[in-house]
Amino acid sequence: MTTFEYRKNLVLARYEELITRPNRKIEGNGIFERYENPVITADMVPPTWKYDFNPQTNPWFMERIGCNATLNSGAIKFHDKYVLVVRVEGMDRKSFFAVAESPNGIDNFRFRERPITMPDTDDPATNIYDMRLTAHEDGWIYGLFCVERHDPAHPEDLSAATAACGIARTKDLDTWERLPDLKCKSQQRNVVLHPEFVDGKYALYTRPQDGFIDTGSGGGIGWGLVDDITCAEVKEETIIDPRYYHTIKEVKNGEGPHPVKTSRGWLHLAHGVRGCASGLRYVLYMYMTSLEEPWKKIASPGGYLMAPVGGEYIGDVMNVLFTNGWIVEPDGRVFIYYASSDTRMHVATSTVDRLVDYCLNTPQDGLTTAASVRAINELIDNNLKILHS
Ligand code: BGC
Ligand code: BMA
Repeated sequence: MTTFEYRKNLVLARYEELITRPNRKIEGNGIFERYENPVITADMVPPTWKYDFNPQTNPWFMERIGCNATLNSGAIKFHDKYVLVVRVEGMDRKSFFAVAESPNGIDNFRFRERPITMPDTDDPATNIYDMRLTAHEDGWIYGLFCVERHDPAHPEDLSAATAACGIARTKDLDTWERLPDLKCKSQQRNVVLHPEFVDGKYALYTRPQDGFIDTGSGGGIGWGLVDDITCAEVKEETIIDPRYYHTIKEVKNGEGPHPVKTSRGWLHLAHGVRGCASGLRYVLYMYMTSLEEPWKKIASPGGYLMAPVGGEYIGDVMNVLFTNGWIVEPDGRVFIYYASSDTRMHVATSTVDRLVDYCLNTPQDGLTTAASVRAINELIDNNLKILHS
């Protein structure tokens, strides 16, 4: 057998084995369950995207175009499949979007034949990433994502960049109509489209920031209305979930996927960031807003829902969990898709009832040590009464 044949068979067999590997649930803290294996890794990108399959031009069956990571994915249930629009990052540091589908949401994710070719605007982006999917009541599926360009105001600084919100829509997740980028006063990453009209307008969760990395005076997760999504402009933003000193969201926070409607209010999943000696630490947290007024917070469980554990700590950008996709079934099952350390995708499962219970019955962050100890003592007081009765 030639090297070409031997290696081709090996690569294809390993790929098939990896994407059909069954996943297993790990019992956890009662709020959600993690799973044994990641759901998507860079090794699960199809070999046809990486290898030249012509024995004449690639006799050693070498990889030609490598993949670095599969991370921050949007999620949606589509034609009975669990679908992720994955941020795939090549070895050249460029990200693009690609659709991967699974029959059960926890394993057997397989990429479609080709990545998405996202049309550009008149001002082409250098990089695009982190799509939030919204099946809006207007009938379109929207993808909102970050559009990054070199900052023209600082030609001498190679790291000076700008972040804006790109907007595109589709009916099939393959072909996308690109709309103009969101117009607003400040830079934006983490913009998310609310699934319903509010006062006849499109509603956005925003994250105003002063610079590319610094949120600066940008106070947290914002809310703004847009008259026309085909030339979207946010003129006014109000902060609905502020950052706060000495919490998990001291430095930054951002909306995850769009919130889910429950009988008790809108259920939100977000990320919070704090600084430490090893850099920025990204964790996932939740909050709820009012059904009638989605911009009014009604529940804010203290602390994080999920932080990295074990191997999740390790990767390209260490100490990071990030989410921009979840799928909620009509029967209340919830699939949370999250990336660890900007490297790979995982799933965690829960139910709407459990997550609402978590939001409404977890003590709020009292913002001081004394308040935290008080909350623990209240729990102990109640438990001792029960245990000694
Ligand atoms: C990276 C993002 C990151 C952002 C801010 C971008 O260049 O692609 O993953 O969130 O910088 O650090
Ligand atoms: C960002 C996000 C993500 C990323 C995270 C950690 O600001 O928008 O793209 O996962 O940083 O690097």
